[in-house]
Amino acid sequence: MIPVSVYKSLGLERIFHKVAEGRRLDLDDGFRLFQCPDLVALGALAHRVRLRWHGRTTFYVVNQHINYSNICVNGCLFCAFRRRKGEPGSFELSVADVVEKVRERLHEPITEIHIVGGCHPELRLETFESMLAAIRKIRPEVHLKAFTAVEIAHFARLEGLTTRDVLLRLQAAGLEMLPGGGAEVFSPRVRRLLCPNKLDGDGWLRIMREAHELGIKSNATMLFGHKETLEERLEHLDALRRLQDETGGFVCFIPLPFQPGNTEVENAREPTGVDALKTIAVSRLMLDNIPHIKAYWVMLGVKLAQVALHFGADDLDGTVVEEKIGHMAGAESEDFLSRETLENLIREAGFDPVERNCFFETLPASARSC
Ligand code: V47
Repeated sequence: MIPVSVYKSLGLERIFHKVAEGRRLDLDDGFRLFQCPDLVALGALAHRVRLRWHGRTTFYVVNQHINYSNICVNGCLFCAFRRRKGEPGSFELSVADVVEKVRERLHEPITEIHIVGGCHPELRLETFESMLAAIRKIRPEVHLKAFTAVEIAHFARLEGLTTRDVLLRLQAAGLEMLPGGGAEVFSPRVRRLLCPNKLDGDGWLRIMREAHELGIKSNATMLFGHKETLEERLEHLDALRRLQDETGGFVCFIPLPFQPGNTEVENAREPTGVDALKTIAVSRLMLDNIPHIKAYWVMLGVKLAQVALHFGADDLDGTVVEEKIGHMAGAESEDFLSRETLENLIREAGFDPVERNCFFETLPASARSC
């Protein structure tokens, strides 16, 4: 453990004591942590909190990603996945195609199916209800985590329904959880620059509140390393923390390092390893009420994700297999990781691998051997 004298020499003694006593950090504390020149000292503080929450357990999930379409009306500049309808590279899966993707992997012990797409101009809510119900029928034991808050708002607009009614209908069809995407950074300034047509931050938070009130848990993300300031990152974290105080519905926070390839963000560069590790550590320290921090290996790269387990992260996400959003933006990570690889990465980093489902419920070893 790094002695308090080190934090004293860094001007972080007060923050050190707050963390040791489990007291909430304010935005100024967060800023000072970001400015800390001693990466290892910052990581050790976050690691202390991570050990308090989870000990040496590090989670992973055996999951399947399905993107039903990349056709999107929003045109976000940071997104290399999106296409206009009819544009080369655009795709749209039917319900039967999605079911086929699920069927192809029925022999694998998948516990979570993660389904997202663009904001498609025509696909109706009925299609998504049929999609969930059809998957439920052939894979009743699997948990369905689908549709970002941005997609929920889009479905509501197309149908002339409230977002609450959309959530209720999807929940009745089998939706159990919302993924954390679409949050980007809530700053209106950044959203005007990068995604002016997308649901705004308040809308994203409102839909998450509604979901949580209906018993639908969710994750939350932050896309970082593009045009946002450190203050804007911290305000994003604070907004999530305040909503979590109200609802308790966020299960996991996922800091997503921006992948600049094939995007339209000017002068874009991928955040450095130091920035990514600092962001993960500060997230762990600021989000004192969200239990899990994910080191998403797809965007971080497997090597940095492994190191991130010492900087506050307690989850590596999962096997994934068919990821498009990060890889179309130049992510150089593998297409998929086997359970064995995930477990070895976790063990090598000095932690105990534990398989979870999307709610972070631990799976008994017997369920893991199939
Ligand atoms: O919302 C888009 C981001 C998100 C880029 O909930 C980009 O368990 C980096 O939310 N560089 C989708 N990121 C991914 C996502 C996610 C992934 C894994 C697990 C979970 C979960 C959620 O990807 C989007 C957007 O913020 N994104 N473009 C890019 N160029």
